[in-house]
Amino acid sequence: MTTKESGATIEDELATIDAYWRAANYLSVGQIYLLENPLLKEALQREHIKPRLLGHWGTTPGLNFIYAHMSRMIKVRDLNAIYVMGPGHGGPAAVANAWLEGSYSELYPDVALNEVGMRQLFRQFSFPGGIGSHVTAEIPGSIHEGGELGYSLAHAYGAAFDNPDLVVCCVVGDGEAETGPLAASWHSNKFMNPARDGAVLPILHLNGYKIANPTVLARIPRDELAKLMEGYGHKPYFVEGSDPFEMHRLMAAVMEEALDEIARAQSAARNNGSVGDFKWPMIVLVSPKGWTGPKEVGGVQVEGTHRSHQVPLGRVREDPEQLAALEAWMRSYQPEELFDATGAPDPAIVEWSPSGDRRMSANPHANGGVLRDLALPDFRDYGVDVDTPGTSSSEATRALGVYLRDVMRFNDQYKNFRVFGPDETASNRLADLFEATDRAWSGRIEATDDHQSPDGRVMEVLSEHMCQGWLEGYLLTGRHGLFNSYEAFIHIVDSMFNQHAKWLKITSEVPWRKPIASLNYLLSSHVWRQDHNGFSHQDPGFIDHVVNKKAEIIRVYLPPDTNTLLSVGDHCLKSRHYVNVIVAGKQPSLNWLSMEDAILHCTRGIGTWSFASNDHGHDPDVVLACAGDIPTVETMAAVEILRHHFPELRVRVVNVVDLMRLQQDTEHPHGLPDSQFDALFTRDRPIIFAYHGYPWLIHRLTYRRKNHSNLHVRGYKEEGTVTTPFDMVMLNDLDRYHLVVDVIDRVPELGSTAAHVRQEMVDARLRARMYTRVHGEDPPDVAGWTWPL
Ligand SMILES: Cc1ncc(C[n+]2csc(CCOP(=O)(O)OP(=O)(O)O)c2C)c(N)n1
Ligand SMILES: [Mg+2]
Repeated sequence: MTTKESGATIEDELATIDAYWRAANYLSVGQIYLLENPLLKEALQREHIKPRLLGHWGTTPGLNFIYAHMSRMIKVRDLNAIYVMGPGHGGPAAVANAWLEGSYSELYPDVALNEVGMRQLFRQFSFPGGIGSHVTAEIPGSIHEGGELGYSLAHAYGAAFDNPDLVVCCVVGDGEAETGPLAASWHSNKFMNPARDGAVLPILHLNGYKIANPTVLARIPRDELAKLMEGYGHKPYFVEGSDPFEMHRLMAAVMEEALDEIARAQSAARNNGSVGDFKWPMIVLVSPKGWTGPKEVGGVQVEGTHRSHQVPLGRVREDPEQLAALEAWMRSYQPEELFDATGAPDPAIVEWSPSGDRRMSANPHANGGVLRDLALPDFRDYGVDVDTPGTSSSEATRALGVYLRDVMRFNDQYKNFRVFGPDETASNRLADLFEATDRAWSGRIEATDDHQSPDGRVMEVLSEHMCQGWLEGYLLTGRHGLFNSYEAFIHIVDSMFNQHAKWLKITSEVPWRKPIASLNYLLSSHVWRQDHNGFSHQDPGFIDHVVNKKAEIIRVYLPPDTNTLLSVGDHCLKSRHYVNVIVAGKQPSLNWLSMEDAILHCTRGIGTWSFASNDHGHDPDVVLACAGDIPTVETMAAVEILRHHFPELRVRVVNVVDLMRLQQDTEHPHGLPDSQFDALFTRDRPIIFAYHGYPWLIHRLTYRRKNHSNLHVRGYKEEGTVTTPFDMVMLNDLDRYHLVVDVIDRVPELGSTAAHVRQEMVDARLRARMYTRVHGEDPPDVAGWTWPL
């Protein structure tokens, strides 16, 4: 078999590929075990061994094997490639290859390409004060931590979208393949366009085992696995065996063929606009788990079983036999052939590997890509006129959709912006986007379809996991995007959000990691307006989940109307290295602020609404605070009632757009200093706070504020159903009448003088409920309420 471009045969290269692989394996084992004696210049002794043996060997030799073969292809074909390691617990592999390629030492000079550096490389691994045991963010070349399994393929595709020259080599663990996100992600190929996107080469690492179990895909017949992959639209190639040289030959041939096919399809698509009946190739690498490690330990088979998953020889310090076995294992790689006397990798290995930016550990795509700012239209042009607050209505997300349409248009030439969502872009009223682009779709298109095209830039698939994973991959490689979802179902990606937030935290602390565009969530179809769906679709708890993460990373916005949403949206699209959560309604809702006021309000993030307050020049008797579009309407309606019945009562209205303003400035970069918080909320007056989500979050954010004991929060109390919008707020005591009752009950000055009004409010609730039961809708004075003052 010949490498066409070079004329060299694989036979000429076999020795070097194998040397590279042995070197990577040696360095991986050294990381797991050794404190001293990195080159085994002397016989291995107990003192050379780490006291705690931590890490994962089982997946590592396979990861190294694939890395070596991908490197070969890069070198031969001058490919632009990155490597995604699904089984990210195989951290030793990522570190070993980055060190062999020299990029590790370039970034961490104390881990130099010599014996001292190798000693440090080994010591630091999974060691206090050192580096983690996974493919962490500190390792060059990685865009994927992989500690939590399931996201590799989605990340790989996200990286490949709009990166026509890029090849993403993606290793999928056969255990990882059992996860929901991964199982769905095979379908990503239906969203790839070979003309404008790069390529993903998935390699299913069928080493047969997980931690303690065989894997499902390893125990179904091979032909069934082949059919499964074919059913996913792939052309599978099997590379199976355990003899290293035989496997090198097989793998090299298959890699060449797979990459040939990809290249042919890409050039057909790019030159003739068609790829015919193209099936994206994928490789199934069937090799023993813990390949080249100890065959057995204490008479029990280890190589080729789940027992090799972590540390095959676990008692090396205690057991001289195991110590000898470790030494034999490490020497089996013949380190004296792989490293010179100074500890540097053999020049033949270095010469054979890719260099510069072509090294997968140094490819710029894996370090933030080339991040150019989005070209943004002036969001002020998309707003609504608001002459008098609270008298006209608009659909906030629809206005944002028009703005996003133009964001799409403005950046079309740069191909660096996509909108992601699980089939809800139109439902969330962002459909104006489709004037600028379609939904990405490379499958069959029928006449009844609506805006599907292989060139589309709206990514819709009914898997929030895939949306999230694609967007993460897209952002991590230097592009921009927005994820729109129903508020309740975004919880499906809670854990993926966690991992991304962790990644952002760590990378912000790694000096050489470049910032990336923020991950923007637009949560609409929210808890208060699930008119079609009811309880299953009502859950505002994602915010509670998000605020657990590092304050430096997370931002939460609750714009009360259209103009504030536009201002917040623009801000988020410009931001870097955050997770921004925006919650906004899609239903017609009252407009409160002119564009100018909206910008001021959003820039402050919190503020009094003077037009609704009557405490000017005085301390208020009560503060009515609100966060979220529906709570704002109910608060304002309550203010009207209060001012009508108690004209002497001094009411202050505070609206919160940026939720993190509520925290102290010591806790969150957006937090208000106590003095400012006290000035807004007073130190001693009752605060009735109408909040979009679960009320306890507001307590959690403000528990250390002076006036916390006077804070009474209304929000979602897990009472949901299919009912009218006003009945929904009544069910949760967030309605205007209840807010008035709350004020009466908590402002001592009102006392018994307010008894009549209090009863009126209780009756108004009952009347409103009865009206819904008779008419199936809200009373007109509620449904058609506007701000009258
Ligand atoms: C979502 C998730 N669930 C569970 C784990 C715990 N875990 C770590 S490794 C592993 C087995 C992985 O098996 P496989 O993907 O086959 O990897 P390999 O055999 O290459 O080590 C499991 C279950 C995890 N990391 N992530
Ligand atoms: Mg496995």
